[in-house]
Amino acid sequence: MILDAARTPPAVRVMGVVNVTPDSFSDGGRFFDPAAALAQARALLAQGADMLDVGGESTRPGAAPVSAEDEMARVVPLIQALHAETATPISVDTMKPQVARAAVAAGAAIWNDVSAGRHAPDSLDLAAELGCDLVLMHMQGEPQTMQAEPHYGDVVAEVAAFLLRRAEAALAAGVARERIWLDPGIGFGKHMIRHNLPLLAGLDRIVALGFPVLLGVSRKRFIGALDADAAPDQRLGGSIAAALAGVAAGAAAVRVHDVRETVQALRVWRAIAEARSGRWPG
Ligand code: PMM
Repeated sequence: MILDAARTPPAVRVMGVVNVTPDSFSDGGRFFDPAAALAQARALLAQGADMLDVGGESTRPGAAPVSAEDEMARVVPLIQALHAETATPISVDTMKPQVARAAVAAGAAIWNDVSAGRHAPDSLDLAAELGCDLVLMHMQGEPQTMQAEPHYGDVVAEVAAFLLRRAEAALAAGVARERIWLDPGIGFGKHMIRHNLPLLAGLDRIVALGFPVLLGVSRKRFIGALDADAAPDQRLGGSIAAALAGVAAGAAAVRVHDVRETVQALRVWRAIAEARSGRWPG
């Protein structure tokens, strides 16, 4: 329950998004220029990001596919530059094993794979070989067509079962248990209201699988759907509300564009929880 912070929630990590793409739905094109991307990454670090997620391919429905070479040219120099100046863990948002390999060689510590290791047959073996953290995200269908006609019986049960299967496959491939994160994939092959909201409401059932959960709700379309089609940069209030709901359900990390505001919201949330348990102020 959102405001039932009866015990102090564990510290939640904030992952700042750096999309080096011309066409991401939330910030498409703003940080496509390498210098702009580096400046944005530095700004998110200064705002308190605990991790940075660097992506070179938009997963927006209808987005143009990108070759592995182009994707590497977008993300690898940025990861190298960031790795040279910060100890903050860097994640690479890619489905392609070649890109993940090059990103980890450049200093990335996390492979954020929205295909949950299904895009290529050797993905999970590679994740085991690289020894990096691995985010396994749920998606129904493929990015190009996933929003055409998403269908579920019980969306929470189906997403949880999928994530458990993928975690088991990753373990069987040799990925260490403590390296695995799960992500329900809000907006990925889900009806804006009929699927995303029950999934957020039932997130505790995914947390109960026993792996840390990463949640990406920032600026997503379901927020606009609840607010007169508000544009992506007008969805901050809803992004924070949904992130806090996820944290209340036990999410370990949130993937966000607005780092400063999210860090502030989490700090206030935590301070209230500590005050309730008698530990703060004083
Ligand atoms: N959402 C987007 C891209 N990558 N990765 C994970 N693990 N979880 C998400 O929810 C997620 C993601 C799409 O959002 P963007 O275009 O703002 O990056």
